[in-house]
Amino acid sequence: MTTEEKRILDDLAKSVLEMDEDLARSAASQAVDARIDPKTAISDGLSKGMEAAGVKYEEEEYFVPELLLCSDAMYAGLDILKPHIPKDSVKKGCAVIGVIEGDTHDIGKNLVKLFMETYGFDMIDLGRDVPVEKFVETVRDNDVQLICMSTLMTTTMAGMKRVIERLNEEKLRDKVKVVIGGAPISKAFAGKIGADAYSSTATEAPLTAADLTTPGGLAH
Ligand code: B12
Repeated sequence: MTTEEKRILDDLAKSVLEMDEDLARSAASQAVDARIDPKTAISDGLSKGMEAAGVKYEEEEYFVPELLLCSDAMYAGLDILKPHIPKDSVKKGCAVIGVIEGDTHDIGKNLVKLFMETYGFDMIDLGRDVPVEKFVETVRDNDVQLICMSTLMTTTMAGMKRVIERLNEEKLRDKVKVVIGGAPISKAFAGKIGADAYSSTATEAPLTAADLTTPGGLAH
C-alpha cells in the first residue's frame, strides 16, 4: 500500500471518529479516484473509525449523541463508496437478514447486507429490532436459503437461539442455513445454539454464506 493510500484510509477512519461528514465524503471520493478497493475503504477505513468511536464510548469520552454523529459520517462516506463496489453477476441465492429483537444497532448488519448483495445474494432486509416470529414467517413465506442474524448486545443474544428453536418447531430448520454475527457473538456460541456458522466481519460473511449454500461447500 502506498503512503497516499494509507493517508486516505486514515482520513476515512478519522472522519468517522471526529464526526466529520465533509471529511468522510472527500476521503471517500479520494479513495475512488485512487482506485482503492471500496470494500477495503469501508473495512479498513470507515469501520476502523467506528471501532475507535466504540473505544471512546467505553472510556466514557463519547456518549450516545457522539456515536450517532459518528454513524452519520460513516453513512456519508458509504454513500459515495457503495456505487463503486463491483457486483458479482453470478446469483448465489436468497438470504434474509435482520437484527434480533431488542437491539437497534444496525451499522454492522447494513455492511453485511451490502457485501452479501455485491457478492450475488438477493437480500430480504427485515431491519432492526426484528421479532423472532418475523424471521420464522419470512422463511416460511419465501424461497430463502439462508438467515443472517446480527446482534451487538449480550442481552439480546438469546433471541438468536429462540429463532432456531422456532424454526425447528415449525419444521423449517432444514430449509435454511443460519449464519450469525455481531461483536459479542463467537463460533462457540454459534455451535451452542445450533447455528450453521459464525462470521466476524462483513468481508468474510458472503464467503461463509456461499460455503454453506453452494453444493460442495462446508455443509455438504
Ligand atoms: C454505534 C453504537 C451505537 C449507536 C448505534 C447506531 C446504529 N444505527 O447502529 C447508538 C448510539 C444508537 C447506540 C445505542 C445503544 N447502545 Co451502542 N454501541 C455502538 C458501538 C460504539 C459501535 C457499534 C458499531 O456500529 N460498530 C461498527 C460495526 C461496523 O461493527 P459491528 O456492528 O460489530 O459489525 C461488524 C461485525 O460484528 C460483523 N457483523 C455484524 N452483524 C453481523 C451479522 C452477521 C450475520 C455476520 C456474518 C456478521 C456480522 O460484521 C460487521 C462489519 O465487519 C458499540 C461498541 C462496540 N465496540 O461494538 C456500542 C454497544 C454495542 N452499545 C451498547 C449499548 C449499551 C447501547 C445502548 C443500550 C445505550 C443506551 N444507554 O441507550 C443503546 C442501545 C439501544 C438498543 N436497545 O438497541 C453496548 C452493548 C452492551 C451489551 N449489553 O452488550 C456496546 C457494546 C457499548 C459498550 N461497551 O457498552 N449504540
